[in-house]
Amino acid sequence: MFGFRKKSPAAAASDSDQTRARLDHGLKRTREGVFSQLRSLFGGDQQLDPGILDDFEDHLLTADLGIRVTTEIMDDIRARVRKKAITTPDQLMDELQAALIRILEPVCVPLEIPENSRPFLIMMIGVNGVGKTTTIGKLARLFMQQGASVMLAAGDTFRAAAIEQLQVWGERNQVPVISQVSGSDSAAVIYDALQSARARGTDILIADTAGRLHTRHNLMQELQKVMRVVDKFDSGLPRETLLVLDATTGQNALVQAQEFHQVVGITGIVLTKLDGTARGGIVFALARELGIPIRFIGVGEQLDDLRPFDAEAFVGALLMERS
Ligand SMILES: Nc1nc2c(ncn2[C@@H]2O[C@H](COP(=O)(O)OP(=O)(O)OP(=O)(O)O)[C@@H](O)[C@H]2O)c(=O)[nH]1
Ligand SMILES: [Mg+2]
Repeated sequence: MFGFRKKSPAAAASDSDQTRARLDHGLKRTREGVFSQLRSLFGGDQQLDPGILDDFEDHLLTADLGIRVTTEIMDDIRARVRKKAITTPDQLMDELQAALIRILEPVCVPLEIPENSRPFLIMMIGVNGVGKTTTIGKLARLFMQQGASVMLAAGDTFRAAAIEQLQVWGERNQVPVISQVSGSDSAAVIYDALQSARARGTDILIADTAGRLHTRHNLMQELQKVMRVVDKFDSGLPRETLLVLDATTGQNALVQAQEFHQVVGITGIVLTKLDGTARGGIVFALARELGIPIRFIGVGEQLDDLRPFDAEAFVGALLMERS
């Protein structure tokens, strides 16, 4: 595991307060979209009749939890209501909270970067505009705060602006960016960057790639080629293939993840734009359908708007009561 710089207990506590506040703020739309209406379904009524449970189920479905997750949660809740193990709305909400956390826990696996890997390669992949390049900037910041040295590879050679955009993130973080002219071979840029990172003893190399639709066969093949070239550099190279998904796309994120996973094998997911969507329930569908670790979530456009994924904090921010 990468060596973290130790923080004083006070600094660590204020960090976690800040994280909670940002998460609460970021998930505002998802919370207010559907989750906050769950409790109001009961009105002043304390009875959990079947009609109310049906409405409850409909709400979970509209939050993009998906059929499978919703059915699983509701089967369990209905059984408990029948057995009188749940008799009040408060107990129902507690049960929902526990069920949601249970779904996320298996995918709540932090990205651990082994020491002495030099470089550890992080490949950023995903469809156009999901937030790959922005997330690279945020990740570089996070790793540097933890005391790692970072280098970036401008593997999106498709358009000139992409290289410049990455260079800006490089300057902000004061980390080197390896690039070639626009239009060069993406695999060659990443190979070059790997050589350079190894020569300099850099801890982490983060490679950008061009956005590509999961339905475009030739572009997906290009990604396979990049992976082969990485293997050629060092087949045992420790690496993470991070798929970036835009939470605002709802259920389509699930399809993207399945396709990318089939073609290149993803090892982790970053879910971005959770601050701009009411469809954050997609996290649960992703967890259940794919079981791939969700490493980070993006809750804004700024450098520090990236958080390691934390199941309890996430569910807490979705269900917290608004005054
Ligand atoms: N609100 C919000 N916006 C985000 C987040 N992450 C990225 N964005 C915005 O999404 C837009 C696209 O981000 P990019 O990083 O350029 O996306 P990309 O995947 O690299 O795009 P291509 O290279 O064109 O495929 C930018 O306007 C970012 O500021 C996030 O967590 N929240
Ligand atoms: Mg980009």
